[in-house]
Amino acid sequence: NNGIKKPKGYTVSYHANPEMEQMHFGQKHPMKPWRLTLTNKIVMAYGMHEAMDIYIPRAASSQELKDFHRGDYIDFLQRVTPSDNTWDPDSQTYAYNTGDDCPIFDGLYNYCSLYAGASLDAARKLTNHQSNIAINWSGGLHHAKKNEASGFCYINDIVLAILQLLLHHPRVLYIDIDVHHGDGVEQAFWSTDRVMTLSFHKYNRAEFFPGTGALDDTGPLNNASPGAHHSLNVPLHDGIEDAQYIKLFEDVVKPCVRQYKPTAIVLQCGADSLGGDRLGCFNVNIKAHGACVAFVKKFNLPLLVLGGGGYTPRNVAKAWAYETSLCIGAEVHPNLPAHTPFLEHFGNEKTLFPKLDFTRYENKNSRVYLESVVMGIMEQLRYLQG
Ligand code: TV7
Ligand code: CA
Ligand code: ZN
Repeated sequence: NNGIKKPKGYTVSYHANPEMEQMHFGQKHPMKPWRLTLTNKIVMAYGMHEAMDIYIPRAASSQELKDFHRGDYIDFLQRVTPSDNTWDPDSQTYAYNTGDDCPIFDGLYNYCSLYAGASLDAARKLTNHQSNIAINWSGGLHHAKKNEASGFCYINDIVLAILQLLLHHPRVLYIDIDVHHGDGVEQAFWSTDRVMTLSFHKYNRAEFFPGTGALDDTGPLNNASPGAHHSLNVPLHDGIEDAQYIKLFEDVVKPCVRQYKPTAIVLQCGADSLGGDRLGCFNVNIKAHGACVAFVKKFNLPLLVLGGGGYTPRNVAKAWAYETSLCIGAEVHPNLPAHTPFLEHFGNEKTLFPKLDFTRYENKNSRVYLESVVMGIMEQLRYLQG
């Protein structure tokens, strides 16, 4: 192999069930589970699997899914078939918000229970002290609600994993670098102080999904609620660049950890915040996206690393493979190993760090704007002291 060794002094586990990579949302749908195959091929081609504990987790049981989701919704997901996709407004597909964004496809329930099972398995490895960092690239589906699907997400594996962590941890910090707002996780823990949620995202209430996550949405307005000031949002405009993004991330995350003192961290690494993403609108390179993972790792707290969005599969796979290498603390050669399967899918640049396409979005984030966002976050954190 490439001389990649187990990290010294800590354990990284990798939770992946190849069964779900074959699933199809439909031909034109942007979510491609196949990006997970590409990710795993790069990880293995570098020999990173030698440095981690590899698990093929079982699917979550319906009972486990019902720890967050309402029973009738889970029963519906278990029962529906593609022929139930109907335009009849009385049908349950409307009630549970399945349709265009969240289609009902063959194997849907299996897909959902597999990614949720992987996040639960990863969380349990952390609470058992068998891992210090646990990775599930198939998880991170942050929009799913208690009783409805939303934004390509059906089951909220993040909420389930955090509930597992809360059995052993007094305070969990959730950080979300997907280009979309982590609304489902925020909503689930809105009124508790045992989870702090922090999402970085493109924000435009009228034009960008899901339209929530303004700087002043920080928890229940009633200061008597324990959740007050424990939901933090970093709303951004189009085109944010590497240096700005890294500085902003560090300037916000560091005081959150200092003030909140989490005992575990969950990091959603949605790769649609990369430049050139089919749905995203930022100008962030893979190294800068990875710098966020490396920064969070330095706190040396039990860390659950999850995937999320990411709609240009070759870039998603490179980013998540690189971030896996950061988790194990391995230096990998920037050129993809010549024996990487599907090498033809990785474009002309057979490197982990391709020049991403930044021509589509002009940077609309001024220094002054980003400073005001950091100030707004600091103002919220001041409430935590007393
Ligand atoms: C975590 N954007 C999920 C991000 C979820 C974004 C949306 C699409 C989309 C859906 C398609 C499709 C698409 C090219 C893009 C208001 C609508 C507009 C559906 C056509 N092509 C994550 C969800 C977002 C479905 N939804 O955070 C089938 O784009 O903006 C919307 C809602 C109504 C529904 N229509 C889109 O990254 C995993 N959807 C092609 C085929
Ligand atoms: Ca986000
Ligand atoms: Zn997203």
